[in-house]
Amino acid sequence: MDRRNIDIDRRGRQVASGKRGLGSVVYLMSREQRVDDNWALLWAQQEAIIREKALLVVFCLVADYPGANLRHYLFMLKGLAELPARLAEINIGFKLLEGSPVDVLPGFLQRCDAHLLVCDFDPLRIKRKWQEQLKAAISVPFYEVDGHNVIPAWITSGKKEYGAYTIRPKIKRLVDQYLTDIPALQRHPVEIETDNLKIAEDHLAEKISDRIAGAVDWLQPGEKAGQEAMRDFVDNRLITYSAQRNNPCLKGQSGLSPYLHFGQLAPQRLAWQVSRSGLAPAILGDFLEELIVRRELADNFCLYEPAYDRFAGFPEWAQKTLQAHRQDPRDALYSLEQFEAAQTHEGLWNACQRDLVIHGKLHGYLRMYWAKKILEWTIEPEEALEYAIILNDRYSLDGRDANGYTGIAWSIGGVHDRAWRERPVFGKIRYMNEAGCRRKFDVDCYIRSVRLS
Ligand code: FAD
Ligand code: FO1
Repeated sequence: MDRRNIDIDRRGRQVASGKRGLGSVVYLMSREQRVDDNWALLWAQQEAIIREKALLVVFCLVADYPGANLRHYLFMLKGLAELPARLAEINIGFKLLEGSPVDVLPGFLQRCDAHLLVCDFDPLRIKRKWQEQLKAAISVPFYEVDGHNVIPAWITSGKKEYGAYTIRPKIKRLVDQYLTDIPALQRHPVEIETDNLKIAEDHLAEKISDRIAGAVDWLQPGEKAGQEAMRDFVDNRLITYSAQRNNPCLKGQSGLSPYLHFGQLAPQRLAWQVSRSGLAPAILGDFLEELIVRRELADNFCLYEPAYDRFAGFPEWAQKTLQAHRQDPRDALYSLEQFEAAQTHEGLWNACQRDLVIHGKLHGYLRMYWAKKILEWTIEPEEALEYAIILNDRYSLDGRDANGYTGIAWSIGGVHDRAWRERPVFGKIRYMNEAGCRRKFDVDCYIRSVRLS
């Protein structure tokens, strides 16, 4: 990498200027917790090679990350534990700091006289806030790189999109340029003086105070496991994706969202492998619509809608119709505790909730039904939104994610959807019920399968 690679360059942008120090280039890893196929790490390495600097990856462990509990930390820490040794093999340093980047990074950068700082792009509020506070607290040049979207979110669109129909043409225009293979990291040519300590995941996990949910046992965490799961899906199950993805009784979805959420698998690697699988365009199209269009639409929503997790973030027509139906009588009302304990009158809803609590992942089709029923059985839409977010973030391995906030806002608040026939409580928000699910798949078989697990 002796000259600039345009493909790497165009994934990043400068967020603050500053004075370059004499020490290493530092990459603050957060959303993209992997060595391979990581544009921010590639970007940092390119910069370090050009400036003849060492390269250091820093991860800040925040023990009280919003909505997260032991279930998520165990998955994340086991994935992170693979990184120090892998990075040491190619002469890249790794350091785990304990605390929020805002509290611990400025001093660290100063002590190592960092050359510059690179971080992952992330549209969520907490990350935008970290970035703003870091900008004010550090003196080195600061860059962000989008390793999550195939096309960097700010390039696809500079505004909040109305729906898939408005972002799809923008993505289509750019996707051939951006959906490329991803270069490999090089053995870093400048030596680094750190010893990439092993991550003591059990010891670190002891520091996590929210232990409401425990580890799941059906999914192996980490970059290696994520890549194996991707290969299994592309080689064996992609072919039946279109036909089976909406049936929760079959293993029709990829199951890859926990790896994508923690950045243990690169979305672009998955999209690239899928697009080169040789399968019929119609099959690829259905999967890539979800992986690229829907996922990047979710990042667009969270990036440009500051109220992405509040009633105020719903489109005007949806706020109006929900407002008009605020006083409608509800057939049933449940507290957060009753929802959490799966104590509603509907067997399918209770099975969904149990599935989520036990396995940490609910089928995509059922997530819509699950969230819409919370709207139907709470006193007001604000409460429904709050409960759905709390439960999704608490139990879903892939929760605390732009996809989750957007999926919930779609189900409860009509985001990216249109007005439907008006009915009580929902107003013009799209309705779903158990009878509709029964027309799509064998509901009793699903309920039985959850009971047996
Ligand atoms: P697959 O069908 O195999 O899709 C592959 C990938 O495409 C997914 O991993 C995901 O990255 C992307 N994708 C698929 N469907 C969507 C979608 N509708 N919107 C955006 N991206 C999509 N997704 C999360 O990642 N985290 C969440 O917390 C989350 N919460 C949701 C809550 C509700 C109420 C709803 C309606 C949807 C939610 N989704 C969430 C979106 C979607 O349901 C999941 O991404 C999907 O079910 C994950 O399973 P999979 O990887 O097997 O999906
Ligand atoms: N990111 C960090 O930089 N440090 C953490 O300690 C951390 C904990 C964490 C726990 C659960 C979870 O779902 C995400 C967590 N993240 C953490 C952030 C994560 O990597 C993602 O960037 C966002 O959640 C999705 O945008």
